[in-house]
Amino acid sequence: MARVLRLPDHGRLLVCTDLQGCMRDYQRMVQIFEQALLEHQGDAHLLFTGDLIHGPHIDEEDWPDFLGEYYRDASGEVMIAYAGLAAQYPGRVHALLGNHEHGHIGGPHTAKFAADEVALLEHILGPAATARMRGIIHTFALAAVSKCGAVFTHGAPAAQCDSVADLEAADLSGAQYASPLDVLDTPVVGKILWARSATQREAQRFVKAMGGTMCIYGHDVVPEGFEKVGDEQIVVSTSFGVFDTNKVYVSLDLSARYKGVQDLRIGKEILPLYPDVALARLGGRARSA
Ligand SMILES: [Mn+2]
Repeated sequence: MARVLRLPDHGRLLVCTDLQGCMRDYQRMVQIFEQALLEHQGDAHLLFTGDLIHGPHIDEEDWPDFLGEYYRDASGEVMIAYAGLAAQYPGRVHALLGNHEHGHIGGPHTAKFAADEVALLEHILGPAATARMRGIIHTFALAAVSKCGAVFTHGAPAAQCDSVADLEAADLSGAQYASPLDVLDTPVVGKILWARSATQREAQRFVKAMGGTMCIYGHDVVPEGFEKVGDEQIVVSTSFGVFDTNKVYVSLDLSARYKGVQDLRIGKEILPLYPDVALARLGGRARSA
């Protein structure tokens, strides 16, 4: 797989963060993408920024309020649906590796909703479907870059690299480590997949190295839907851990040039996943890095 996905300099790009096995939100995003294809003469792209898998296996009566609307994990189905969509629209449907996917191809195993979510999902799927899922995950990139200034990663842009080549050279196999947990401490892969925040200095260095002006990522949950951090960072929550009223996705014009996250406007580039129930005044947060 190519470690860095290079997006074209034309067309519409829709960005969806952490689904964590939520089929309903996946299907809604596909609906938005297919509408964009119609509105832009077929020139639209859909990017998932990782963690498509590993949702809760919790009965409705035990569901905690802070997780948003109830859903049941459908990780296997989401991955198969993603692969089908990517085959249906060649070169237009993309995904980045998240820390949850990485566990299936050599990374440390996550333990958010089970002691070992990698083992649990592979047990549910069985050997054949597990092999297929791993094949799909191997097509995921570590970051995406664009001429419009936006850089995309799963986690915060804290990775210590000075060029796209540093990312291209990253080893995801975990083979050279004594324990997969050692991946967490690596300056590139560990940060891209696991960092929840980046200082302004780190973010500036990273986006410059990637030839961009700002980084768009998920990994962390922002209950308000999104959070701008300084001029270079925006954390977006499209699905997991957020109520339908606050879920947002990002829509970009790939032929534009965005100077920073201040150019991302509510109602233009930052859009509600479910406009019918979205809060009249979409909140969002801002903090300095
Ligand atoms: Mn994550």
